[in-house]
This record gives sequence, structure tokens and C-alpha cells, in this order.
Amino acid sequence: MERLDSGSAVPPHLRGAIVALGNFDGFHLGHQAVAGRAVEWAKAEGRPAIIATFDPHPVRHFFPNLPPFRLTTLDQRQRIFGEAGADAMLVFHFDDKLAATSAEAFVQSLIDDYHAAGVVTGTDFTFGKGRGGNVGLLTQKGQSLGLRTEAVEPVLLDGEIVSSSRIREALQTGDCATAAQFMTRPFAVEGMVQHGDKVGSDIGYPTANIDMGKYLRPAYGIYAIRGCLPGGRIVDGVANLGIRPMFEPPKELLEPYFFDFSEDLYGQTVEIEFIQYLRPEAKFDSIEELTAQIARDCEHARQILAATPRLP
Ligand code: RBF
Ligand code: MG
Repeated sequence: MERLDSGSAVPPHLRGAIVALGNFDGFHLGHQAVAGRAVEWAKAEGRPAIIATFDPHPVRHFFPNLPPFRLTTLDQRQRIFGEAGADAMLVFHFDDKLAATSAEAFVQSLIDDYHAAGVVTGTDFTFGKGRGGNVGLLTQKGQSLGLRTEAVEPVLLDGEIVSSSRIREALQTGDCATAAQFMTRPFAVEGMVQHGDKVGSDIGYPTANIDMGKYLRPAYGIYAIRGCLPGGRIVDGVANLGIRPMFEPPKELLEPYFFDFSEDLYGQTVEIEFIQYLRPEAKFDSIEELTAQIARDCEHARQILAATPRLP
């Protein structure tokens, strides 16, 4: 699975591809339908399949001050796209130049610069300067240039359109189950473990500290989590996401505590799956009360995780 950058030439073996075109942040059921169609079409014609994505997110380009809203990093998308059958991920660097590219010129560049043979999008896909291009224009312009196109309808789940914004909404209320249903995998934060203040070890619950970076912030609170460690090891645990009101200074962190685990993960990259929200962060009268609550959190999380097998 290769990663192509929009600024570099597409290597010969990836030319003539069927390209799934969209943002694909979160790679939910709707995205999977678009990408799946591209992979299927590519296979049928013996062509490479490429899943494209935009980075930064176009919304971030236009609204730099919005709070973080990412559901997946590029590294996560690369793995997920690969699992979906793509031969490569194409990252369109979304800058002023791309923002100023007309829809017509963008279609032209799909052929001239990216050597696409076919393009699959969602029916609601818009693109080009001022979002002036839609699926109608893509089809017309494509036809005149010899680029084949297909559009895939949105996916409904329980009568509701599966969308990234709906997933963000769910996570912001702590509804991990809906997010996982729509994405077919739990929301997961990947990050490097940083040194903490060691308070966790002192109170008997050493946590790995992870910066939330550009990820969407799910509701602050305590979660049952599953950690994916380097080498593919999976460990269950419980995590605090928030500012830890018991402690100074109030620094935002994701702090997983892994069950039956005593290794040092400092400097290593781990992925934390959010399985279920347990309770909001609280300020207790004493450290003893906090540790007693953490013990109950662990017990609660163990029960939940035992009943929540890892999705295949
Ligand atoms: N710190 C708080 O200030 N309030 C809390 O409600 C809280 N709950 C926690 C729950 C769990 C499961 C764990 C592991 C820690 C919790 N902490 C809480 C402590 C905090 O996340 C962290 O361990 C300390 O800040 C030391 O790094
Ligand atoms: Mg810690």
C-alpha cells in the first residue's frame, strides 16, 4: 500500500487507475461504499485502485480556527484504505492553489496529472473553486475527456444517512457505539506516549499520556478502552480524557491505564479505541476517593470489554 502525494508524479504501475475521490475521514459505511465500488471496478478491469483523500481537510483550510474535528490521521487512513483493497492512497495537499482550481481544471488534472481511467464519488461530492463542481459536471466533463465516472448513493443505517458529522455528534455526547456502528470500527486515537507527571504511578494507576492533536474531542470523561500496542498486541483498559480536575495544571490529555500491564511505553505509538463512555471527570475530596472510584471504573470497564469482543 503506497502513499502518493498530489505534488509528485504517479508512478507508471499506478497509472490508469480507478480513483475513489472524497475526503474519507473516518472511512464510514458511506465512504466504504464509494471506495468498495472503485476497488470492485478496478479488479474487474485489472487496474490499480487508488483511494484519494485531502489534507489538510478542506474545511480546516477555509476555517483555520475551528476546534479539532479529525476522525482519523493520514497514517490510520492509509492502513484502513489498504484493508479496503486499495493499491495506493493519494493525498491531495489542500492549499490555496488547489482551493483556487476550477472544477473543470480539476477534472482535467485527474487525467493529465494522475492518469485516472475512472473516478467514483458519492452522489453528494462537490469540488473545485467555490465548490463549483458536482457529480453532474464531473460526469459531463469526464465524458468529453474520456474519463469514466460513477456516483454512489449515501448509505442509510436505521433510516439515517451515515455521515462524518453524525459520527462527530455522537462522539461529542459520548456515544461510542453509534460511532463504531457507522465506521464499522471504534473511534481510535493514535499517538505517541509522552512522559507524564508520575502522579499516576504514585496513586497506583500509571497512565500513558497521549496528546489529542487534531482529533475530534469526544465528550470529556472516563472510557472503557482497548489499546493497540506496537507489534499488534491488544490490551484492555480504562482512560481518562480531559483536564483531570483533581490535578494542577489543568492540561488536556488522553490517559489510558492498561489492565495487567507494567511495561514502559514511553516514546512508542499506540492506538486507543474508545469502546464505552463510563462517567464524566470529577473532582473528589481526596486522592483516596479518586482511587476508589478508579478501581470501580476498572471493574466496570472489564465487564464491558469482556462483553465487547474486538471487531474482526
Ligand atoms: N483525575 C481527576 O481529576 N478526575 C477524575 O475523575 C479522574 N478519573 C480517572 C479515572 C481513571 C480510570 C484513571 C486511570 C485516572 C483518572 N484520573 C482522574 C486521574 C488522572 O487521569 C491521572 O491519572 C492523573 O492526572 C495522574 O496522571
Ligand atoms: Mg499519566
